[in-house]
Amino acid sequence: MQDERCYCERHVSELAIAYLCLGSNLGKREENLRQALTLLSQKVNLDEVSSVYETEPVGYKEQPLFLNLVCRITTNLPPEELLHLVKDIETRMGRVPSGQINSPRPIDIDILFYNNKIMETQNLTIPHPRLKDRAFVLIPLAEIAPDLVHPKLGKSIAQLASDVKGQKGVRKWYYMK
Ligand code: PH2
Ligand code: MG
Ligand code: MG
Repeated sequence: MQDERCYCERHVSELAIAYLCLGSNLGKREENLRQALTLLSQKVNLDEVSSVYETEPVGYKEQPLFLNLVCRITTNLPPEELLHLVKDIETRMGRVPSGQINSPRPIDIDILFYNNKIMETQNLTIPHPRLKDRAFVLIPLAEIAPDLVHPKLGKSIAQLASDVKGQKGVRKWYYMK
């Protein structure tokens, strides 16, 4: 009995909460977001999804508007394996490495947070290093996780979202269920 309970607690404690940002500005953007959510939900628990926002591209101006959303997942995949999963979904959905940073893409899936983890490797930085400057991330995120505190900045998402520049470039598109 004792052993069994210990096993369960250890097992449960391996589940991590992570937040992802999805973006599409090439092809059928809405379908791309839906397909990516479907593929994700086959491998992780998809717990909450924000509204969809139409957003002005940040970085390169001369490219189509994005649709963006964020979601909360629970998973027992460690961060590197979660990264592998999202890259695999991007590739399966036809994303080709363009050699150009911030070029149009059918789907981009970025890991924003993974528990309260702070990490930096060659392939992966958590929390996402640019999320604090990105209204297209913070505004949808404030919808599903306003009280989440950024582990490095010590500020809530609600606060970061109200301070961020470029809010006008982020417009609610519709609620996807
Ligand atoms: N992603 C980028 C660069 N710029 N702009 C918007 N609006 N939405 C994005 O998802 C986005 C971007 C790099 O991944
Ligand atoms: Mg990105
Ligand atoms: Mg990316």
